[in-house]
Amino acid sequence: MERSLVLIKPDAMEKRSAGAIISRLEGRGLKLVAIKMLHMDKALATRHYDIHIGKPFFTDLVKYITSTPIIAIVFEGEGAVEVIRKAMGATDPAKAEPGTIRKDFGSDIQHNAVHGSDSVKSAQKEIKLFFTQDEIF
Ligand code: IDP
Ligand code: MG
Repeated sequence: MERSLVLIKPDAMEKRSAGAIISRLEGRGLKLVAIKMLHMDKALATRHYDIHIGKPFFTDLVKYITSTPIIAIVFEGEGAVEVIRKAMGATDPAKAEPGTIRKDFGSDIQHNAVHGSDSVKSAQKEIKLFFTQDEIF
């Protein structure tokens, strides 16, 4: 069954939106198979966001994602990657469709509440960064 990585980002943690976001995703029929709270360090943030190294927003992105503890989750379900991307909405909450997580819980293009893997291949890479085999149920 397909799996994807979700991160509840610092802005959503600060706004006490974690539970509501997890609930939305469960409401799409996705099964929670791994979850942990952690404070990402610069090394993990750099590995997680390695495709963005060198972009103008990269330094700020690393500062932001390491600014507070976050929640990392593996969701499982048919087409999980796409289901989550659709539920999240566009990167910029201002451009996200009504009813999406980023529209309802995000603040701006950086502080956009949630991360979701963008492909099955990214999901496989990202899940390994956050979870060992025996932490996934
Ligand atoms: P995604 O999260 O929708 O996949 P990406 O383009 O992969 O979007 O960007 C990763 C994260 O980097 C975004 O979720 C957001 O937090 C941040 N980000 C992306 N583009 C910008 C930007 O133009 N300015 C500031 N932050 C950005
Ligand atoms: Mg992305």
